[in-house]
Amino acid sequence: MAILSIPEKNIQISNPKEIHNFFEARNIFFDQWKCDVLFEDNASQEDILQAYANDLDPFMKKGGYLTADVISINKLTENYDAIRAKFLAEHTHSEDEIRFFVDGQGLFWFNMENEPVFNLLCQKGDLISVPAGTKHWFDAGEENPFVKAIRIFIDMSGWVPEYTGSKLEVAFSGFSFPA
Ligand code: KMT
Ligand code: NI
Repeated sequence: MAILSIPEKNIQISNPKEIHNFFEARNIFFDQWKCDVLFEDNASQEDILQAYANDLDPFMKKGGYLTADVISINKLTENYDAIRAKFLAEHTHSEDEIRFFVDGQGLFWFNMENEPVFNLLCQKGDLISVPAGTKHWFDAGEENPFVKAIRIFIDMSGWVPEYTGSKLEVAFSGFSFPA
């Protein structure tokens, strides 16, 4: 279940409908899908994609998305620090960034520029679609990272991060995951 936080305003919202509306007003799509399949750390991409094909296929057709894969970060992940650093610096992409969390959790941070920075704790069942060009960063935490998320693309080349170099993420590095 997702939690929206606006640290500078001391606001936290966990009602899914309110979160949906907050994001909709900012052109970011947020939804929750039924998500009750459990996977081992070493589950294959195919198994995970197959388990959610009934939801994924119509979503992808409708949006014109052509490929999907799985990002899996857990205690078996080597080079986690390097992977973390790649997501942790504020960036944009030239296509939408769509993630469906099948397990684990992470914080998606957003910098919409004309308002305080906010973040969404994404967990099992949460789907987020961040429009191309939106300034954002992502953190699965410094220790014990655990993320299993389906990534949906038009073309994987559109996902390459373009870093803004703002270092804004540093200002929020002391934020702890909401419980
Ligand atoms: C990105 O580009 O910010 C990401 O892919 C975030 C990590 S996916 C859960
Ligand atoms: Ni990104």
